[in-house]
Amino acid sequence: MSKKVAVIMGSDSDLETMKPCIARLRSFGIPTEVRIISAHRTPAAAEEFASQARENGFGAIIAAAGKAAHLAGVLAAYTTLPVVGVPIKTSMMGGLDSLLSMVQMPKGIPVACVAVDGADNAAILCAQMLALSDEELTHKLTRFKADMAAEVAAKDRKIQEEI
Ligand code: RP5
Repeated sequence: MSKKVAVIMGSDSDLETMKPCIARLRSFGIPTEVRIISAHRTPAAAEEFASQARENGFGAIIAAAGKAAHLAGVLAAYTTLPVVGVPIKTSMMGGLDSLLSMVQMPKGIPVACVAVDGADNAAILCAQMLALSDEELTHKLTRFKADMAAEVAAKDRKIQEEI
């Protein structure tokens, strides 16, 4: 059985963006727990979750947040598990605020940060991390990449016929 991945969101307003992440993790058969925990509104819960995550069977944490997006960094402060941040697009600055808040971590507390709204990639990156010690998951990822390549090749053939 693969280790679990936690998908933590700063707010329920992040859920729509994060649905592809949750779906992708589950498509790989990775047990996924979804929580709303805010670095600013429920900091004690963030500490509690992150500090117990490893003993609770998690192998990686995905943290999605927008604006002053400190969630991934705060979780990373309390765990030695890898933390992958998803900066959420915002109305004021298009997510650049979230991206910089998340990616500019001080030395010693790294956060792996995907693109603004890069929910799917966060799931794939965590799957790749878990696959380091999970052969079955490695096969699923190999098949996933092959399927993706086949899709692009099919699009290439189609465009040759059309243009
Ligand atoms: C962040 O502030 C959340 O992650 C969300 O992206 C943003 C807005 O939150 P709400 O005001 O919609 O709860 O903490």
